[in-house]
Amino acid sequence: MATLQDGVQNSIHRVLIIGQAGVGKSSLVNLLTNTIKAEVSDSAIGCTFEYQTYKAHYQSKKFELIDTVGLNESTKGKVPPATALKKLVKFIRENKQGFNCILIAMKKGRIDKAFEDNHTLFCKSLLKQEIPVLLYIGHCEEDDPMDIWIKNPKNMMALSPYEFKQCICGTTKEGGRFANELEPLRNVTYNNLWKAIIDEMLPEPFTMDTGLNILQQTWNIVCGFMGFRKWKIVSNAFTEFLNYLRGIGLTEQEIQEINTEIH
Ligand SMILES: Nc1nc2c(ncn2[C@@H]2O[C@H](COP(=O)(O)OP(=O)(O)OP(=O)(O)O)[C@@H](O)[C@H]2O)c(=O)[nH]1
Ligand SMILES: [Mg+2]
Repeated sequence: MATLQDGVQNSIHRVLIIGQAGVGKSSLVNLLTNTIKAEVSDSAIGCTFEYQTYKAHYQSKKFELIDTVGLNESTKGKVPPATALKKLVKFIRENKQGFNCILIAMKKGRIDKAFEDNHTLFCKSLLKQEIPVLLYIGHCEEDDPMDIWIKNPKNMMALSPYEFKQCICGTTKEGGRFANELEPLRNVTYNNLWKAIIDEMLPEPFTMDTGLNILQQTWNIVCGFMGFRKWKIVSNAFTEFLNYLRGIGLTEQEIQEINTEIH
């Protein structure tokens, strides 16, 4: 288990938050930052790989929470391939400094294909399984105790291939008629999540490889998920890759943008 060591107390610890649309990622950011920084949405309008970075503090340590819009069923067919590719390149370039851990958010329920694809994309491909991954299972406010879902052997078995460092059931629900009942549950969720992050995160961020190989591998996963069949990258050579982009109709300006963003 990785622990924080002396000398890194002032560094910024980066937590990548991923998960499908509407599972409660932004609500989680608001809980962990004790504010209403992230916009909570009722509809899925995000574009794959968009992200927002929020600052947080816990036990005098500094954090950045990176709230993403991962692969979503709802954006299939709505995001043009060129836009998705550019966003992926931008995401890789702007997050070169890496991450200390990944927090996957999901709603209590079934593990589906999009969950699997997001895990493959971010944990296996971009971060090469070199980084601790935590699972947050939200919408558990009606379970008493809140961790009933994770203790169910069927769910435990479904999750076992992912090798999550910790699985935390909780809720971010607030206000309304049950505000008084919800507040202690939110506090438990807050404490359990921060404890898991502190206990499991790497002392230093794991930096992402920004080479063409990683882009190719990652992009091909996206193509599979989004159904961009003819956009799949088949070549390893960079000049061939650029020619290939021309071949499938990208403008010189778009290719130039991708070229400068990769390097
Ligand atoms: N009951 C319940 N509702 C929740 C919980 N967490 C979030 N919600 C609600 O679920 C909806 C979506 O929450 P968000 O935090 O915007 O989800 P998101 O994952 O950031 O969504 P996108 O940014 O669209 O991908 C909102 O209406 C939230 O109020 C929870 O633990 N319990
Ligand atoms: Mg959100």
